[in-house]
Amino acid sequence: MRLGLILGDQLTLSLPTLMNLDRSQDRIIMAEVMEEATYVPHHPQKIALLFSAMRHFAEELRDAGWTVDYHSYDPDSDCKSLLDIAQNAVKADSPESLLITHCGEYRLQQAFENTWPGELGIPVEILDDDRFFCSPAQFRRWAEERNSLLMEYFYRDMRRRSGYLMDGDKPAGDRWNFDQSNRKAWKGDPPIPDPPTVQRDDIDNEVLALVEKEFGHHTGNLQPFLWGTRRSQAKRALDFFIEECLSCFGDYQDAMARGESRLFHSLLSPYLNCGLLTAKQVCDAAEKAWRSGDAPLNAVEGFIRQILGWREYVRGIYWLKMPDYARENRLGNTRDLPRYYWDGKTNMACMSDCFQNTFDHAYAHHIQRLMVTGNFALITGIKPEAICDWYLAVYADAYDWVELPNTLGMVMHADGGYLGSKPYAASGNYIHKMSDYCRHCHYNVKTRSEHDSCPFNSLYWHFIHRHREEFSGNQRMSMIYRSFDRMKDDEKDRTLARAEQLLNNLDDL
Ligand code: FAD
Ligand code: DLZ
Ligand code: SF4
Repeated sequence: MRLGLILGDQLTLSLPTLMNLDRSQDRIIMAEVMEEATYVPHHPQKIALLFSAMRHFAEELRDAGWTVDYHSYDPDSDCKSLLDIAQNAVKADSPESLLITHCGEYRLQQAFENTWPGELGIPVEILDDDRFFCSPAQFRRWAEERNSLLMEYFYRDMRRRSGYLMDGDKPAGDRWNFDQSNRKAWKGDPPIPDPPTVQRDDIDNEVLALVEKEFGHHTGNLQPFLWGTRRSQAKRALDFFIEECLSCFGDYQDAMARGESRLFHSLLSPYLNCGLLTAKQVCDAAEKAWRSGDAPLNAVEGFIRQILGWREYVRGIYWLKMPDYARENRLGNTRDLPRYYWDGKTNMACMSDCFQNTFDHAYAHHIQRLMVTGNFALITGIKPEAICDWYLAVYADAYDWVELPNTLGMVMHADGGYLGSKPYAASGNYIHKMSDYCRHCHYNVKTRSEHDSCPFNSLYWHFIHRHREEFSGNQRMSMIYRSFDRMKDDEKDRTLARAEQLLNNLDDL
């Protein structure tokens, strides 16, 4: 008899662990444990989504004839970690070996490989996770063959390899990338479609009560809990996105609007990352919508690029660069995370709205994460580990393999620039162009050195000024340095003084 351990983000029926075991004699273990639920203070909705989806998955497996030993969360249990659970199972069942599909976190993967075989006294067999288009080994080979690891080149290779949006050996529409057409602001029209209501069942209700009691003190509101927790509900979310939102996805991909957290985004990342949907299933559905004339190419290309390109790319970077990657801090940042990242209370309207979405829904879309809360952390010089822990805690889709490269690499530029050849730093003008936030703000986006000037404006120039050594040799930054140098000396001084004053009182903005 063999044992299979299935983790909270491995809820896929074709998981290699299941494909390599025999349901007539082998056993599956799954567990909700304190160590995983508390290594950062996960948003209550993230824990509820995962625990309920795990319980539904265990039922699905039992219905399919598997024997599943499921350990529900119990704060008084002696089993605090996945290793405790596995040790108990080995004692009880004396299996020949333990099978696990390669996990999404360096910390756990190291433990499976190095600690567990000795602690358990049986072989631990690790299987490649075939739910991704590109394995870590394939990515390593791709990276070894070139000097520049630009995502765009990786993406083109993935298009060729997968055949998505290809006309023979050419990209559909004769272009690889339609980003130029994807930068519209949203002014209230077209209307944002209402998502389908999700029916709750006894499992959901039990988990929601448990999470309220045990994790209600973590930052984030448990209600309104709108996530699906069953495969059929995740599939319905996919169908809704393809039918109602995909056509507008490209045009408004970068837009932001006060009180509108989803716009035309898919909100599929939590399902993709825990295994209720597969990347192939989602890309197939998007391509089909284009081929049947139901969605335009700029939207479908933009969407598929996020999954086939960015999602696969960040995973490749993670496994290529860990463990040193997590300690990178090339800009030498030292500042703590300001208080409002945890309590949401700030006069900056853009930040306040992004925090509200995040706390209410365990979600914010990419531009809110990148250009508002991320941009602010970059230009104020927050310590990478502090901002990484925040992103890992507050989003329902957050797992180390995808959160870390996005935060440390794309947002904080702490890795020297794998994920962007120049930092995604911006003044308030960018936020003003892409949203209606500034119209409702205490601060004035049009000025930079007055007492009520938008903080992003002076902080942006302070960032540019203090990192001249790191960036002035970067071709893509030369225009910015020329603009800074053209600024009159007294305006420059006033702007930098305003930034200093803000940096000394960051918690008060
Ligand atoms: P859509 O806009 O509808 O995009 C479709 C899909 O593309 C997403 O579901 C996601 O699977 C994929 N995708 C898009 N952008 C990225 C990206 N940059 N990296 C990886 N996949 C991408 N995404 C996570 O899944 N987990 C995280 O922990 C996470 N942390 C992030 C932290 C920061 C600081 C930033 C800037 C981005 C982060 N992202 C993360 C990427 C991205 O913001 C989310 O994937 C996206 O907002 C999820 O919402 P959606 O499903 O509506 O995405
Ligand atoms: C994120 C998370 C949480 C909150 N809880 C559990 C859990 O109780 N049991 C489990 O198996 N996994 C959980 N996870 C996911 C893991 O912490 C981890 O991030 C992934 O399994 C890494 O691939
Ligand atoms: Fe944000 Fe500045 Fe606009 Fe206020 S004025 S919403 S702080 S960008």
